[in-house]
Amino acid sequence: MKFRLTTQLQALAALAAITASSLQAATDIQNRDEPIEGQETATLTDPPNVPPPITRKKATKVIVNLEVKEIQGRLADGVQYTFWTYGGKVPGKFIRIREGDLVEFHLNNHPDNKMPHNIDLHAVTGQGGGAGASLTAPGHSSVFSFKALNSGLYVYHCATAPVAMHIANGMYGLILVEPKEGLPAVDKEFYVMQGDFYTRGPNGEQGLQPFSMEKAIQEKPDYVLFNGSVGALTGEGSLTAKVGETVRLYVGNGGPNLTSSFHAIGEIFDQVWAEGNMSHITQNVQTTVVPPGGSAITQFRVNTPATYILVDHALTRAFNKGAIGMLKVSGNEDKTVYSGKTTDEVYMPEGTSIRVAEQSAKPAPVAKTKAERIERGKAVYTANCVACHQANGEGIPAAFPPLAKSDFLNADKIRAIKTVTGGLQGIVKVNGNTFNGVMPAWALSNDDIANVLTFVYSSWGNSGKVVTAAEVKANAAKPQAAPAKPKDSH
Ligand code: HEC
Ligand SMILES: [Cu+2]
Repeated sequence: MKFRLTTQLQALAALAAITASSLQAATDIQNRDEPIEGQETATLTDPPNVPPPITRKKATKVIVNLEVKEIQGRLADGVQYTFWTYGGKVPGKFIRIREGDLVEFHLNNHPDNKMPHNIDLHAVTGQGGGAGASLTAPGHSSVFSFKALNSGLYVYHCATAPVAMHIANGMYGLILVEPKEGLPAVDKEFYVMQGDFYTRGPNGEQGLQPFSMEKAIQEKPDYVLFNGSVGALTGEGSLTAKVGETVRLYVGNGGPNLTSSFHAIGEIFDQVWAEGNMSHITQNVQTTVVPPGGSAITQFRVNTPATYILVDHALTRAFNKGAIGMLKVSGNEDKTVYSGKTTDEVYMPEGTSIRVAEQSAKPAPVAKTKAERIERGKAVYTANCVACHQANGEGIPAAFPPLAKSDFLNADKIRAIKTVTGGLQGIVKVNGNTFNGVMPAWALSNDDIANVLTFVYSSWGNSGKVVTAAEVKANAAKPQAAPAKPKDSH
């Protein structure tokens, strides 16, 4: 009881500090007139990292060096894309300054690049946000300066015609203009930025995919992503924190077109600085809107261990187009906060049947070698299986069984085919652990199923068996007619 009271008091004190600080934001005139003392070069960071908080009490001259690089990189497994970047990654380098600072901005366009580029920073007061002054040919460097008149979290982006193309290729990032008094201290800060991508071929089509202006104009992206590629914030890229820590996410949306409904599955944002505005904090937010060219800061204390899933809650973007990230929180469970499953009883209303995961079979040339099967299978795995079994095949304890070193899988190839084609439910034991979930039946082509199983068998210490389309055809199970008990992912 005593413990709870102190934590409540601490929370109140923290909130009071936040609220008080949020009211002190300086005006544009005060910031314009604040004298400049000294000079420093800004530390810039690649996503998902954020430069350290500013402890300075004075406005200073800050030199920002940002280099534009056109690079070929991974958009998804087997899918390459030519990204245009500020600093080599999508989103571009995170820039952190203080209100009142005088920024001397150097935009360097690498000599190997093919296109002219510029930069429009929403933190700039002046023509084009800097765009006109910074138009730079390959092998050139432009310099302009501005005074940071307004605190806030601002998007920057390229504004060279065709603007939507430069943005769709990844030319955006965030600049944080901290209020004078700084932001409240937190344990973890991360940089997450959404963007929509338009490729000539459909989602998942392999190879180097050119940008599709037509799809961009129709606002029909093939990919919607956090931090520039499928899986940038999952698996090894997952964000991490420990129970009891306070996490702050600087969230931006480069667009060019889609508005994000930013949400963390299993977590509530204790505080949100909506629209990146420093003067007002909203509390207890489930989903915050982040428009293209806009931002939000979300902050929350993590109270119990879980994998919290970051999504655009327009969920086909998350589950079909890539807008998924993970925050893995480790530490001691707090059963008062969340009990986990306490009972599991059979629930069989009439008329339910096993869910068939819809997926139109897209004809692709048949894989000829085992290596080709594995490569194709990996793409099928990433598109369909990763959400539950995870990129490393380890699954999620008590929810999704591992495929890595799975005794269930390795014991019986025919049963594996039946599992994927027909679905699986009821109690199964994998590597000594019991699972009781629902594996959907997959309406994938025989080739895709053969390839994905060959990939799984060849990965993570499994037996290396090959599965052929003929074997899938001969052993496919009808989707089970028994009732499904789909789990809510929230
Ligand atoms: C929506 C979550 C989900 C997705 C997506 C999913 N599975 Fe599963 N899978 C499960 C669950 C849950 C089980 C265990 C079912 C049970 O408890 O009866 C399972 C079991 C399995 C098993 C047998 C158990 C084991 O660990 O060896 C295999 C093999 C398997 N899945 C393969 C796949 C493949 C291949 C894909 C992609 C085509 C896939 N799964 C996609 C949820 C999923
Ligand atoms: Cu550009």
